[in-house]
Amino acid sequence: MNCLPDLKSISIFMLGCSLVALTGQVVAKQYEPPKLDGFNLHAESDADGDGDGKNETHVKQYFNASGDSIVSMTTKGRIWAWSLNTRENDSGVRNYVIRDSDCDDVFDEVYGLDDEFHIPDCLK
Ligand SMILES: [Ca+2]
Ligand SMILES: [Ca+2]
Repeated sequence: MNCLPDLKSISIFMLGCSLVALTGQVVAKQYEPPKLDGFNLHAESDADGDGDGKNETHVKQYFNASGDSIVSMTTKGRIWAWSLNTRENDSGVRNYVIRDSDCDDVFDEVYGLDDEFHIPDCLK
């Protein structure tokens, strides 16, 4: 089992995050949705993505044979977030949430799996 993180990937990932933090501006970014190759739909549910008590977000969870999971979040027919949770791996590049903050189909924000994130304003 490989427990060492991929240092090259991490440094690129961290650089992207620190750029946003340093400039305080929204730097045009694009994150690719995780690939569903080898994943199967496991469960579907509706969730409250903005804390108003109404479950407006359709959540689909996929698993692969290794136990890795991918989750998509859809509202009004538009996927606004993906998450990837890679089993037994703490690397930020393999465990993340990406969000399309402005409904242009470009996933422009990235979060950690434990970070708080909400449905974008454009889908409220
Ligand atoms: Ca809601
Ligand atoms: Ca976007």
